[in-house]
Amino acid sequence: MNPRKKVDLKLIIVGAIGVGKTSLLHQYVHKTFYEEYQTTLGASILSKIIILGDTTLKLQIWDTGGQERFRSMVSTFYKGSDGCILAFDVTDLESFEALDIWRGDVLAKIVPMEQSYPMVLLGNKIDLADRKVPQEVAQGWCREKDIPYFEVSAKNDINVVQAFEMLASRALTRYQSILENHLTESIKLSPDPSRSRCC
Ligand SMILES: Nc1nc2c(ncn2[C@@H]2O[C@H](COP(=O)(O)OP(=O)(O)OP(=O)(O)O)[C@@H](O)[C@H]2O)c(=O)[nH]1
Ligand SMILES: [Mg+2]
Repeated sequence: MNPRKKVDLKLIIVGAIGVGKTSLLHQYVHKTFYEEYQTTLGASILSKIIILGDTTLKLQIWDTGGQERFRSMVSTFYKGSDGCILAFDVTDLESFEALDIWRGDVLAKIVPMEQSYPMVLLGNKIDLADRKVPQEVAQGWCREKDIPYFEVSAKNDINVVQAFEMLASRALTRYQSILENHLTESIKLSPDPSRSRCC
């Protein structure tokens, strides 16, 4: 039997205050939703184990608070992450307009900074009637940046699993390609054992 590979991935979820980051994460990990709003102070972590193909993935997902006063503090958690969920609220135009800043903050902390860093965008609260951000506008923003877009509802559990697992899958692909590059580099650097054999 082929034992499954095990990989740990660190994912982050960022976006403006109150867009539903914690709710999305709780829906994904615990299948629960709370109407009461409890702002996230700084950051908290939830874990989930999933199986993708022949790999068991342990996702460690960092939920960050969207309050301005935590901005610089939470940005220290972006380092070392394997992928990012950007979230906004489709009924809150400001939360959409702030996305460039959130994305820039994250990319600035990725070492090395790279365009292939996996991100997905989630437009949350599609169960509400007073939408302010048309789907095509959000899709256009994503198309420019080559980021997949999901319209979701943490409340009604719409598209939540699909969005998280799309990110997990992209993060795994990136992780594997980094690993392969490291292996290739170390093979190049290590001396050829057949040559070092003494005559
Ligand atoms: N109708 C509706 N309400 C939602 C949805 N997702 C979250 N909410 C509500 O929006 C409020 C804020 O949700 P949170 O998940 O705490 O938002 P957050 O982005 O984590 O907020 P901060 O931690 O302060 O940055 C709560 O009252 C949630 O119940 C959704 O899909 N639909
Ligand atoms: Mg929160």
